[in-house]
Parts: sequence; C-alpha cells; structure tokens
Amino acid sequence: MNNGTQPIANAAELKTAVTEAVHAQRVTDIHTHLFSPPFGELLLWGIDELLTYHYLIAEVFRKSDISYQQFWAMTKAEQAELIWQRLFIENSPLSEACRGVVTTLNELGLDVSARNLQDYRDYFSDTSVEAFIDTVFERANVSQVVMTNDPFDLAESPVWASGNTGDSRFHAALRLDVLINNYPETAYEHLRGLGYDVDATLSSEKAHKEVRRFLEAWIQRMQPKYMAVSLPPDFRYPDDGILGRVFDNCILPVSREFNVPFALMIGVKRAVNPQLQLAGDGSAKADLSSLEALLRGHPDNKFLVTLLSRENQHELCVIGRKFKNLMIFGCWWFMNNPSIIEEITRERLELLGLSIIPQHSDARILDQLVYKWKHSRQIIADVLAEKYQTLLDAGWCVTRSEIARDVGNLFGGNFERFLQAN
Ligand code: RAT
Ligand code: ZN
Repeated sequence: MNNGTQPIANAAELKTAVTEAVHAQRVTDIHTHLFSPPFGELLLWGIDELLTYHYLIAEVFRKSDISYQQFWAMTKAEQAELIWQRLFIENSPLSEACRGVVTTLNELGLDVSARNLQDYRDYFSDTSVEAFIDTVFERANVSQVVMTNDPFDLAESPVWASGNTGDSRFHAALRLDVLINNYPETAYEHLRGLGYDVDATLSSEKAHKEVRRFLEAWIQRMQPKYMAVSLPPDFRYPDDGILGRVFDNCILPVSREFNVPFALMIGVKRAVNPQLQLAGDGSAKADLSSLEALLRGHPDNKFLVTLLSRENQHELCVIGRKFKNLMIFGCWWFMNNPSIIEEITRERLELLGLSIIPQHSDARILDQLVYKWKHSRQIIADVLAEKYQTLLDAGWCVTRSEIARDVGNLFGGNFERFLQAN
C-alpha cells in the first residue's frame, strides 16, 4: 500500500491522488467581501442574498422587460423572486453565477430538483449565522478568510472602535479605494473631520505625514493582512497627481515599515452602466508598464496583484518572472469562470511553477464560499493532474506527500510565506 512516500505508479492513481489532495486541502481565502458576525448586517448570507448577488442582477435585465427603476423599487425578496423566476425557472441556470446558486443549495443538502424557493427560505430562517458560518467553512473546506475593510465606511467603524471583531477566522484587509481614487471628493473631508491636518491636493510634507499617521492607526487597529486598492485600466505610475503622491509618500513607506503588502487589483471600469448600480462595472486591458515601474522602483515593497482583463494575464505572468516582490493571485470577478480559470491556471503554472496563489473567492455572500471553492478546486485539480502527468511522462517520480505539499503551498502556504518575508 502506498503510504504517501512511494512514487505514484500510473495515470489513474495520479488523477485520484491530485483530486484527493486538492479536495482535502483547507484553503486560506485571501480576498472576500465577507464579515465576521460583530459587523452585523454587513455579513450577507441566505437565499435572497444569493439570488440578488450583483452578478445575477446584471443577468436578469437581459431576460426580463423590467425597467431599472421598477427593479430598484422592489424589496430584496421581490428581486430574488424575479431572478429565481426568470433565470432559474423560465431559463436553465447555465451561467457561472446561476450554476453557483444550484451548487451551493445542493451542497447544503437542499433538494434542487424541487425548485421550491420557499423551502430554501425556510432552511435559512431555521439557522443562526454562527452555526451557518461553521457549516459553510466546513463544506467549502476553508480555514480562514480575508475580509475587505474600508476605513472610511461608517458602518464598519463602531466594530473597529469596540476592538471586538469576533470570529478569529476572519482577517482584515485595509482597503484604500477611497483614499486613492476619491481623495478630493471624499477622503479629504473625512480626514479633516477626524482631525488630520491634510490639504485638498495632498501636496505638503505635513499632509503626507498625516496620511501616514492615519494608515498607521488603522494598521494598529485592524492588523490587516495587506492594504489594497482596485484601479482602473488607465492607472499610470509614476504619476504626478494625487495617486502618485499617496503611493510614494504615504502607502509605500508605511507598507515597507510595517511589512504589510500592497494589493493592486487593476482593470476595473467603474459604473460603465450606472443604472445597474454595483452590477454596472466593466473591465478593460491595462498598461502593465506602470506595474513594472512600480515593482522595479520599489524592490523592498511587496505587492499582491490580480488583473481583470483576460488579455493582460500572460503579460502578468512574464512580469512575475522578473520580480520576486510580486505575488500573483486569484482569477478576479469576470475572470472567475471555468474556461478562463483553466486557461489562466495553466498559463501561470507553466510560467511561474508553484509560486502563485491560484485563486480567491471574492465571495460577497457567505454561502458562496461553497460553490466558488468547489468549482475552482475541480478546475485546479484537473490542471494540476495534467501537469504532473507530463512530469511522469518525462520519467520523473512524484509521491502523494509531494503533491500534498505543493497543494498546501498553493492554497495557503505561499500567502503566509509572502506575508512573513522581509
Ligand atoms: O467581484 C466583485 O464582487 C466586485 O464587485 C468587486 O467587489 C471587486 O471584487 C472588488 O473587490 O473591487
Ligand atoms: Zn472583491
């Protein structure tokens, strides 16, 4: 009997070994929009939230005559019923976001063949959020998740002020979109209101020092795994505007000093169709020479990067080969579809080997951890099996314990080591 240290003998054994290793591996989910229970209503869960996920809202307008105005005037329950009717009953739920709802309900033990929305609602109303967190983490085989925490969001601040963020499986990420992308409109007044002596264009030494003081205070409070921002495709660096000044004089020095990496999520075109609200964002190809300049100019800073355009993915892998201060992660948002995950994962393994974080969930609704990880695990296992097979074909030996080691690194070890590295 192979106890894990003997070479795997053939293709069938390899396929089973890889699939088992990938499914057995607990995951650190490095980017979600989930919250621990003390954040109250910010933590979304349950069937009506699942059905009104913004990915599904975008889809329902394509299959219904409802106007934007009518839709937004509905209650959440009514919106969920419309989406259920149009996208699951009157059409087969083939899209990835629709399939995700089916997988989730099925994995939770609900009867998806009955197609009875009320039964699903009853299931959730009989469960407490704490119990449901345990159920979901167990089914998804997720050990910890990283939240997205906005220091400018007044709904979050009382929890941070209380010092009690509850469940220790939820970690913080200090999200800086408002500071970087909305400084004149929002961040400036907010900072002044808190007593930070900043100016409107962030031009003085004094203002830079004040923003650093703000960031340091939040790092102490949140103990974030990283700082993060989403950026448009026309993001440029170096930059002589506010973005450049925030990067160079505030975030990058603090990131270095506190050893908290900076995560860049590049390629989002916000509000392409504002009528769709959160569902109205689009994507476009970015100019990655700016990313190269950032990595080259700041070799002592650590960057986590994910991109929204399929066209950028190969170039990003090449950049990864040049800069060890870059950790590539996840298949973000419009990339989080089976055909694209498969392509990107294969591309990354071929160019970067095992030095990547192949996936994050981006779950906005707790239940989604179940399907996002089930779907991704399947694809990652298939691609890995194919890659190990090519090694076997070349005469190399692999053991089950080596596969478990590699999978452990992909699903958590690489992230931890990147955070620890100096
Ligand atoms: O994937 C999403 O749900 C998007 O709406 C965004 O939240 C994106 O992931 C982001 O973090 O900006
Ligand atoms: Zn996100």
